[in-house]
Amino acid sequence: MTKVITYGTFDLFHEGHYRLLQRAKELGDYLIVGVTTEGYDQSRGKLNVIDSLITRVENVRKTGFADEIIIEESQGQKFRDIKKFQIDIFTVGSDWAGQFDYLNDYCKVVYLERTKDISSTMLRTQNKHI
Ligand code: C2G
Repeated sequence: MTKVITYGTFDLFHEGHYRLLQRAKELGDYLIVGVTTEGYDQSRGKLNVIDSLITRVENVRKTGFADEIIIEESQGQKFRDIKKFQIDIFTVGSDWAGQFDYLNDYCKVVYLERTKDISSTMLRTQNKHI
């Protein structure tokens, strides 16, 4: 069984998030999705997240792509999760290309093409929530 993991904030859940999770699921048989805490997002400079953690988890759950949802609380957790859950593939959007290459020592790293013309930042700016 191929186990895949991905992470994100998933604020104001949109098509870009949906397509990322859909393709992540297609990479393997079992998908784990890590959803960030507000504290972790603040520590990495994401200060304007609108949806609560519970709402963001629920939106990921509703896609039906995640076999398991975990909470990401800190930098460094990815490495520990990959060992703990015996992950085969770590994946994330291409806006992060190159930044997680260090995880190649522990599993395969796949950057999926980011969906164009949609982002949480754009929706926050336009106040257009879907
Ligand atoms: N994404 C995408 N297309 C978009 C917007 C986002 O493919 N138009 C992808 C991102 O590349 C990421 C996932 O959707 O893989 C979640 O995006 P965010 O909620 O912005 O989360 P992010 O800050 O990228 O978290 O530990 C956190 C992760 O490293 C990434």
